[in-house]
Amino acid sequence: MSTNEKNQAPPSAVEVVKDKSRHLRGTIKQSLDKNITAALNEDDTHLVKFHGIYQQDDRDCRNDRAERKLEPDYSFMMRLRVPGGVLLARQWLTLSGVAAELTESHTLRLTTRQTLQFHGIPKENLRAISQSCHRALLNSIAACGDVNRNVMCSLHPSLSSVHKAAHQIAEQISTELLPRSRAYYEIWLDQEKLAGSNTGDDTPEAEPLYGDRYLPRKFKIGVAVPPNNDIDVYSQDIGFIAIAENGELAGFNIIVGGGLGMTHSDTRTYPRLGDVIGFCRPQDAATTAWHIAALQRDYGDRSERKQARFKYTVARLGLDFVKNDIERRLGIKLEEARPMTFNERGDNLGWRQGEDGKWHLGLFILNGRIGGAGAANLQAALREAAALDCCEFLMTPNQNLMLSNVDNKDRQRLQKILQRYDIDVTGEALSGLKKNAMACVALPTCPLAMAEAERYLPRLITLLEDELQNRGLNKDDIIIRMTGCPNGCARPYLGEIGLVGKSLGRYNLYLGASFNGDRLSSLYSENLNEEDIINTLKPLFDAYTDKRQSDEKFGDFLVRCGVVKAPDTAADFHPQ
Ligand code: SRM
Ligand code: SF4
Repeated sequence: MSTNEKNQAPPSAVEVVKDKSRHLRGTIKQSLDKNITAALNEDDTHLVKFHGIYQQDDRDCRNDRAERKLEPDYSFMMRLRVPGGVLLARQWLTLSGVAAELTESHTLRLTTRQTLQFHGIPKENLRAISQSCHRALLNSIAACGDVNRNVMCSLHPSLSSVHKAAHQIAEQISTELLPRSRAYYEIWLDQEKLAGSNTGDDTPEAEPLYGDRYLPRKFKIGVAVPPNNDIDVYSQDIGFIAIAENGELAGFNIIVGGGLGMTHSDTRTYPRLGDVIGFCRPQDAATTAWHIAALQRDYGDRSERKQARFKYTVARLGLDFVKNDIERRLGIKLEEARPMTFNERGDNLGWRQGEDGKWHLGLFILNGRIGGAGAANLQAALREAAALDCCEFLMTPNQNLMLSNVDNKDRQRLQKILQRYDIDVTGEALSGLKKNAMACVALPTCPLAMAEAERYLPRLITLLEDELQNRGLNKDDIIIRMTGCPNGCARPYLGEIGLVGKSLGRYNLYLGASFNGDRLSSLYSENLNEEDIINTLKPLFDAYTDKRQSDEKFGDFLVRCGVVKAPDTAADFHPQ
């Protein structure tokens, strides 16, 4: 089907909601004031996402409540926008206080895109939380919805001048691609309509990039600084890879069309790695991102949301068309991409010193969850650490945390606080598997979860650690990722071991991604329960122990030995 034919098909229901929303206002205010239900009007549930908010319900008690003829136990999740994941200590204190006092989960949840979420927010607390965040110079605008989401950037700004420059560009991209609608300020902060933002009638302000219907689908951008591909740059709709020359940022290789979500049994959906289309100078990066997003606005599929991600637009239009169209919009030719190499992907745990002599402490956070029954100590320790006001809090792309920019004189007192709460400050006791693990939220809050992830992966890891220990592999870095459904929120198809929920207690097993994130895994076996997973992996661990070449990574080994092949068509992700 041609581009134009696609756009002539009837728009999806969400397109209609966006179009008539007066730039994301809809009836959200009325929904918030409705006391007879804890939920929002149906159309508003789509619109609040653009404000960083999702309506959810507690799935653990959904059936029980239905039997008792009660409405689901609704609450809200709010995700902040924090480009590159950098928070000040006093912002951390605010967020920690918000989680404790205004949410029912009492937790903070670090995400796989370097920001954090509050779960379990009663409807009546949404405004108070937005206002607390606003006072701390934070907000949740465009953290979700069909717009550019939180821009990722390789940790961490103080490591080198190239990292610092890359972070500045990530922030610039984030700012320039923000929606211009004032809806957020009116609804959540009770601000008046600004003079000039509105003509006095109901005409909304201009949205130069997004127009009335915003993008066809969510849009994601990340900036990576080699040699660490911690942000999984090839999985982004647009990836920028920093190229350093003489210790300074010379520009970026540009990647387009990555994305990981798919649907079980729908072979028209598949994970895709982005393609390199050229190189741009630092001063052109934000404009380039803007024009690529505009291309997706103009050509993306607005009738079928499952085909609406930019990766499908790129696949449909072809790379030559996409590159030419970007150059036409930019009015310049992109330069040839520069050589570069990635050789690592994870987070550095323990203390590390930056170029400027400051210290940075990487802390392992189990699946990004801070607080609640499992991690109350951690929450208290981090609050005390933040009160010292001697570090920044950096959220990593792997759901961990780094306390950053610590002066030598403050190291000991910071460390003492953490140790008093039994927080591991070295990461040395962790197995290579646990250190490199990620799980998405899944049950009980995610409406799309088919199986557990965050609540189950720790148990599975413990069982697998026994197997690895027996084979002397306990310290080997092996990347394992689990999601409760095939949408890919913990980027499982880029795990050397990827487990993707099929139904309660059952997972599809994907194997063979590269350690540096430039090759996806393929489906190896489907519908496995816990015993099956362990029994399937055991012989592969045996073979790896016996036949690996020196320093060969698990995913590379499986592909070299033909256990799985590197995927090259959509069929490789689906059962045959
Ligand atoms: Fe995601 C939907 C959680 C990163 C692909 N994702 C969801 C929702 C909002 C469910 C929903 O639509 O109602 C989940 C909320 C669960 C909850 O209770 O909190 C959810 N996604 C997450 C987070 C919190 C997972 C985590 O454990 O950290 C991550 C938040 C990132 C952020 O801060 O913005 C998260 N999601 C990702 C990633 C990874 C990434 O971006 O690097 C992906 C794969 C990359 C990609 O986008 O291709 C991802 N999430 C999806 C998809 C599939 C989109 C698609 O292309 O089909 C959905 C479903 C959808 O959009 O319809 C989804
Ligand atoms: Fe929910 Fe699926 Fe994303 Fe996990 S991968 S958070 S189950 S949408």
